[in-house]
Amino acid sequence: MNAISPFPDDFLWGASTAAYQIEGAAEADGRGPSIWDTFSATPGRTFEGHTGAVACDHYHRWREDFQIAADLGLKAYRMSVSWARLQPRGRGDLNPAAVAFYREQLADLRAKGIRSAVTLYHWDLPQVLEDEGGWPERATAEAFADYAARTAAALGDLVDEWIPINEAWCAAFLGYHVGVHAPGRQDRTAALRAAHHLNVGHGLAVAAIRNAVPGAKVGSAVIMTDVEPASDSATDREAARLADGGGNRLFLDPLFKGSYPEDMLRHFAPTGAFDAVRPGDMETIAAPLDFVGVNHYHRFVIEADPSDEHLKGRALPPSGPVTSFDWEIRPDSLRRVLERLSADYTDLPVYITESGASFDDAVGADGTVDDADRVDYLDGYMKAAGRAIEKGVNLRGYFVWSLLDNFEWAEGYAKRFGLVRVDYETQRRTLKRSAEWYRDVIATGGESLSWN
Ligand code: IFM
Repeated sequence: MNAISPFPDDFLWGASTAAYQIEGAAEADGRGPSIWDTFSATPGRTFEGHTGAVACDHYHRWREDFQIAADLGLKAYRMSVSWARLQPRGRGDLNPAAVAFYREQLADLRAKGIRSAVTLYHWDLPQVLEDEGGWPERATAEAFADYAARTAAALGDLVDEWIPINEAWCAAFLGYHVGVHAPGRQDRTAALRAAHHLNVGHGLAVAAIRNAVPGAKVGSAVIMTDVEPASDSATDREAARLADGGGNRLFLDPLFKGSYPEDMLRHFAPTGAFDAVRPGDMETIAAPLDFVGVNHYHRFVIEADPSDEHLKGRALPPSGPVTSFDWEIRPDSLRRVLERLSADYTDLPVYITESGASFDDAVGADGTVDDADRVDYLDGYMKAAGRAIEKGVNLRGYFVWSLLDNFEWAEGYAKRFGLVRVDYETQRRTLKRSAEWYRDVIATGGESLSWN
């Protein structure tokens, strides 16, 4: 413990990335197509038709990127491995070139003294599996378990923390209901079935990893939203309860309570989607974990909207300061979700596996990027994380999203979240002021945050 800062000395100050958002090299060394290659190549799906085909060219420039991570003093780095690179056809033997690539990366992190947290699925489903029905089908969860088993066996000696699936809510609902993410389907029942199979896939992968790597540390990366009713009226409170159910409890309850919330089962009963639940599934999903990872970006203030088919509500536009995504800046929401996680679900060690913000960074005449708004954002959110520790939350790490500017899914390269600027024309990396500021936060164990 430091003099002012509530963060413990062994706190994992980290940063996160994901394979499709940074690697590029979409056709290199036998990689197969993923749903994001297909989706982003389809006209009208992403901002100005941007794709991850080149992205940050991290596949070829990762040594430079990891040197930056080391220079910042990162204690941990969260990355994902690409299923479509490791299993180009979605099943079967791993691609040796992909195994060699990730082994080299992981060994380099270890040599630099940076812990690795590896996500197995950060949304890049091999296209061949989507062609067979994708996550709404149980076969995809089974294929995921096979991929997890093989990948854990191939990389397990070099990985410190495993995270099977990133933000199952986004993969299920943005991908299969709203349709703004790959594979771009708009079918609510399919999305609910996908949610269940992503949950099952998580549980199967936990078992597969533990089987392949005795002693492996396995956790999650659940997106947690702070939900509040717009008023004290019964209808707004009911709408907020449903929004919390569909966004948070549908994923947290099965993980930590071994069941779907009763109100969600009732609400979604007309869809028949939960007929997909088979005997034993809930035990599989609730496999004990070593830590819980939380990704946090939003508070939603929910007003009842009877015309909304899905959850009978709508989120009001934020009234206060926002990021360039129009996402509300409200650090206290991070404290609230962390305390709620502790109160309602688990006392496992918690990592904030993603927290960060997009801003329209301006590049100065001298090439520098003075991203004061990102510094303020992170300062506020890190202090909120500190307050959660003071309230007794077992918080052990904070991974900033993201180390680098990168391919922000449907928004392409228009939204920048990085501590490090990427010039996509030249692939030049420039440390933003937030990166230098974070280096001091890490070096002082959080004492350099603006506590007063
Ligand atoms: O870029 C994404 C990331 O892939 C998943 N969590 C949210 C980030 C910002 O939108």
